[in-house]
Amino acid sequence: MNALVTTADFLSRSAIEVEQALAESIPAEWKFPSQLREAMMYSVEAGGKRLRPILVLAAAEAVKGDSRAWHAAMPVACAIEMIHTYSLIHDDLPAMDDDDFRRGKPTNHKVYGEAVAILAGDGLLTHAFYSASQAAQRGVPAATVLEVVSDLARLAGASGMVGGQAADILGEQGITTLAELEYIHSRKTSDLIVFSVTAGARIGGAKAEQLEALMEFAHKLGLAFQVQDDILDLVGDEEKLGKPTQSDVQQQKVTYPYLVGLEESKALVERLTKEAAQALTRAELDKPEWLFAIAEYLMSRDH
Ligand code: GRG
Repeated sequence: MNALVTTADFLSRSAIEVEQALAESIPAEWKFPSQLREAMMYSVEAGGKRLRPILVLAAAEAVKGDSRAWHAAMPVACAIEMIHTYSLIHDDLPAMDDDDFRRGKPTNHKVYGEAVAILAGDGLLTHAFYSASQAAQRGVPAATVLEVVSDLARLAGASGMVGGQAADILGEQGITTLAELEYIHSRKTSDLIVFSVTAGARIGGAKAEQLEALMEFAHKLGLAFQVQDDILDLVGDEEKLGKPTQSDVQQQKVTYPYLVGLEESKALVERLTKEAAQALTRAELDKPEWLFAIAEYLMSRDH
């Protein structure tokens, strides 16, 4: 992609490429119940920003200095979107958030029932590892694929996203400090973003110091993304800031704006994005422009 393309164009074109690859990611000849396939694809094809897969692709290009890195990175880009989608399907279930709509459409369990929705999530979670392994068919060295797959298990699993979700649910109304909230956000949101950036970077051939700087970039970007998400959730509801309603307390919605107020949350998004950009500069990548642009774009997004 060339530098004259705007960030919004870059993101929407990249999302289309990811969606094409996702549509082909489960081999048509694999035999399993058609309703399960339909339920899996229903949520995968329901839209969304495709932020995590785009970060995999942009990080691979940034490190390699060549957009041909996209081809090699695409199976891993699809894998992280499958993990993200499964987490949303399970998060929407009655036992968790009990949501009726996601990405503007009825949630998976509303369409297919709870049992199939659970299995659709399980199917996507498992298939993600198959998809990641397919990077080996595209010239990614087996040792790199192994590192990517073990990062995926760690950062999406009990010591990553699943652990963050568990801490959130088990903490219930007991979450009162910024440190507790930061732990939950780091695991629930940042860890998949850290995976996306480092997986792309590994595929692009990053050196150890570059990986370290990119991990910091991704962690801060993930936190900024989550705080911005919390801010967007509150827009139009200003009287609630800093003063939780009874319903907030019952729903255990403890967020940054809830704990520190809107203005401080906005300042935090700005500070985290600035620090993320400093870490990205430290990585001394060949072609970091899209990673800088994505960070800037996320800070100012309104949806
Ligand atoms: C059920 C194992 C399990 C985990 C659930 C993802 C998650 C953890 C919960 C969803 C609720 C939430 C607020 C998560 C934080 C991460 C986040 C902001 C998700 C939404 O990501 P976007 O904005 O969604 O990238 P789209 O729809 O654009 O893909």
